Amino acid sequence: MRVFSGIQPTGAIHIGNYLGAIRQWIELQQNYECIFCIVDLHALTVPYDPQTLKDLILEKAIVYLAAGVDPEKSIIFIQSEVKEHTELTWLLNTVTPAGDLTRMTQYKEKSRKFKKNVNAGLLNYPILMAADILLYQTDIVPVGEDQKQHVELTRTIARKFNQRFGKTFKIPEAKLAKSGAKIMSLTDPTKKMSKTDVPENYIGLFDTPEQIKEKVMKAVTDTGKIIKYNPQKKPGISNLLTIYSLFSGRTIKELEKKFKGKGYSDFKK
Ligand code: AQP
Repeated sequence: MRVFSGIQPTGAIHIGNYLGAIRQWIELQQNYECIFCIVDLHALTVPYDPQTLKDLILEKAIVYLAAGVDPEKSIIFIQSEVKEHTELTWLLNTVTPAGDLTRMTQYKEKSRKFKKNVNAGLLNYPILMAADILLYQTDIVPVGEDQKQHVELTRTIARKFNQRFGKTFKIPEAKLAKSGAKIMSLTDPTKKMSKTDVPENYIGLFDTPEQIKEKVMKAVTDTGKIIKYNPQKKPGISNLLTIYSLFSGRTIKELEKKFKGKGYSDFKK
């Protein structure tokens, strides 16, 4: 079975990327043939500086290695260095219904966020992602929840192509982490943690311990003061509980018990 996944070299990589995607990669590489890409062409769909982008690509490679992606077991590469990604994108463009693209949540959110740069690349982003995945006859795509919709579209595109031209592509499946598939923003826990947002919203993998402490202490919490996991009613503390649980290896139930009778500030400390 083959695994394919990637990360865009936009902005600073954060614990959402780590918990939602990279942590799964490290496990999967033990038993599967894994291909991990730095998807630099995807990063061109939002405003960027060409020189800084080069550094950010290198930084992502450092993260892959530091987090435990083993180059003896897994393939690591830069998307733009394999021209077939863009070639296949064009072919897949011709079988993708345009209406499906405008329905994508990421397209809607990013076009709201970058009003002055609503480019066609932002709309066609999922087709490039479909090409990335289908090119390698991928079985499994470990991603965070925000990318699930794009993997669903990849499946639709592959089926359409296969129906029209005969069985060509494998139909891949998204794999989401049981916990941590959607780490929320520290400043607005109703939105996902995001690289292209203000630094206060995320914990970067390159943040210093002091910066992390400051961000956690300032993280938005909810009304009331009980440490209880309830993402609908208490999204702020639930997000912090998820993060703490995943990094400490303790269950949320254990943490709730530990902080019974204590307030948010004790918990954050
Ligand atoms: N908040 C998150 N929680 C869990 N997983 C997440 N991922 C992203 N954010 C979270 C997953 O990380 C992988 C790489 O993401 P990407 O580079 O494709 O970028 P993205 O999905 O658009 O999200 P980012 O990193 O926060 O960037 P922007 O600012 O562009 O939204 C993916 O598997 C993703 O699901």
